[in-house]
Amino acid sequence: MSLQQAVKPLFLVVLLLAAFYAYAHDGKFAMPGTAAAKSSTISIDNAWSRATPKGTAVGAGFLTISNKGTSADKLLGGISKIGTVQIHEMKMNYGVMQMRALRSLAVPANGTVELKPGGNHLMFVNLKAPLVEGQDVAATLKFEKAGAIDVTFRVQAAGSAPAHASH
Ligand SMILES: [Cu+2]
Repeated sequence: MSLQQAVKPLFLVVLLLAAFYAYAHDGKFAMPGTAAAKSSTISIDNAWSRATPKGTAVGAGFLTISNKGTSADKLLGGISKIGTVQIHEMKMNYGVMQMRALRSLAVPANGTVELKPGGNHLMFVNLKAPLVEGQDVAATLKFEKAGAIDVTFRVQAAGSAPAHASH
């Protein structure tokens, strides 16, 4: 048996393992939720958004992130077909409420983080079309440890409060 003949099957095994690993990794998060989504540690509930007026290029996203894991995680951002997803915080600056983009948002171990109107929220920027009441907006959020989680945001009427209180 030449060296080449011996190496070939080994190479194939490595390829197969790599393919399986990639599949197992993606497959874990392949199921999109409606308004709730989860990984083994992170679950997302009450994902909703608000209708935007025509000509507005930004919309907001609200949701509750729960971490049932024993180690802290971080929301790093997200992607969506409708536009870029940013994490924003609200901050008082000389008496004026301002929004600022965050690089990440900590989700403590065994903790819950609420993104809601008036507080931290997600921002869809560079919207290609206005958000319409009743529409479902699909996005994939990226967590440092839990990886990618698919979330669907229900678009509610402009100016609306959460559909249901989370507690
Ligand atoms: Cu914002």
